Amino acid sequence: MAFCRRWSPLLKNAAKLHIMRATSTSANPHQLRFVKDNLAKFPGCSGSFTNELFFTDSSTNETIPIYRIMYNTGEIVENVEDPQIPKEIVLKMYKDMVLLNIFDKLLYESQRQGRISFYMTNYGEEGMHVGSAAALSSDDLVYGQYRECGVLMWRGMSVAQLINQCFGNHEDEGKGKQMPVHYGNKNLNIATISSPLGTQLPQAAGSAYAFKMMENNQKCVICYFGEGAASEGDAHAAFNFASTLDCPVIFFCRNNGFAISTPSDEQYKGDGIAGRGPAYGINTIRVDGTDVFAVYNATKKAREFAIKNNRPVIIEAMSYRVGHHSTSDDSSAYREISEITKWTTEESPIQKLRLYLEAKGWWDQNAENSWTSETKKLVLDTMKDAEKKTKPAWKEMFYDVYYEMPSHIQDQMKEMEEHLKKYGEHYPLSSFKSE
Ligand SMILES: Cc1ncc(C[n+]2csc(CCOP(=O)(O)OP(=O)(O)O)c2C)c(N)n1
Repeated sequence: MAFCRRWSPLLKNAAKLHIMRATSTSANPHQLRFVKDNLAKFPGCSGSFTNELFFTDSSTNETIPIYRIMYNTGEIVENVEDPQIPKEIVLKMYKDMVLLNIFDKLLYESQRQGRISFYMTNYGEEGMHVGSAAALSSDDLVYGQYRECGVLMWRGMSVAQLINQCFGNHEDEGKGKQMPVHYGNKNLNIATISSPLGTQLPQAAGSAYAFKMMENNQKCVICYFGEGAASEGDAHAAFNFASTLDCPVIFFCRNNGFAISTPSDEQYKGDGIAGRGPAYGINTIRVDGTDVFAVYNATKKAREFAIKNNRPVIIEAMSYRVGHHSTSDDSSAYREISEITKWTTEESPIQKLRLYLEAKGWWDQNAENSWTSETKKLVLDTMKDAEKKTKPAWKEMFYDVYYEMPSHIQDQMKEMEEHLKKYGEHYPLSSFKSE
């Protein structure tokens, strides 16, 4: 009834309008209301009408092309300008990619030796980490999934900080609360990695929304995720939030072909992750993730666009997951090991950049030898130091979970304290930092 009371004057006016129009033309009273217009103006869609009955065929649409500017010979594609990135930056790109590769080998082995509990390698994805990170500003906020160690290295996380996290010693920023490779660094604007897939995507949209609300905002958010994580509902919600709420965020999909043992063709249909962008009203590019310069150019443009227009962008970077999913996986159970060779030789992002550098006369075998032995030594020495360091004080496990410790956690901490007073001799307390 309330509805009727509130709306009845409007309805009366609408009726009046109808009568006015209907009486204003003598030839055809409906002429003004019925126009042979081909343009639809529904609130939910303003397209054109058709009288052909057909379903849009998902398989005949053209796929979004893959942007690249470098051949696997290290040469820049004809008629494309050399990226003109200063020598010291390109050298840092290459050195970080090699460092990441060596870091992965040694950390992976350390898990096999029982020195750390878990590890995930980044083989084959070095180009997209370094290419994208180099195109950002250090103020931009990074949300990662877990396989983006090269981004953190570029940002300035030291080998010691990364290794202390993997060893969970008292110098780990997270105080041993997380599994290895769940890095985070507040000072470097890197949100801590969390294991449940996809959670970082809506969080990134939210952070970008907060940036947009800041006066004269000059920063954006970048959110990395795998094509497998893009199957989570969170990814779809994040794309829609970011698009409808105009958030300056770069959604960077690392499409390495696998979600553990599920190949990408079992993970989605249609034109991959990039194909979803236009459907959400998001500007999108697909890029060759093994071409560090293509990734750099795409991310740089995406950043400028996102900040200038307060809009999201999707980058789908194509690559191949060369390593096993993690130390808990054996990928020979679900793929031919022979298919990997191509990605470690002619399609290796490191190899391509090395060829580019050598052609410029900026790198040679001597430089390669000294950089690889220097980094090997750094990683091995740092691991030795890290395992000598005590674990965090046991009380740390109760802190920093909630901003203020709730009473039930306080009770648990007290209980633990009393328990250790009685039975402490049965625990290896000396390997934990004293309070
Ligand atoms: C919500 C959730 N479901 C499942 C898992 C188990 N899981 C961890 S990694 C992973 C595969 C993710 O693949 P992708 O996003 O493509 O990233 P990639 O590992 O290939 O880099 C799965 C299924 C999880 N961590 N969280």
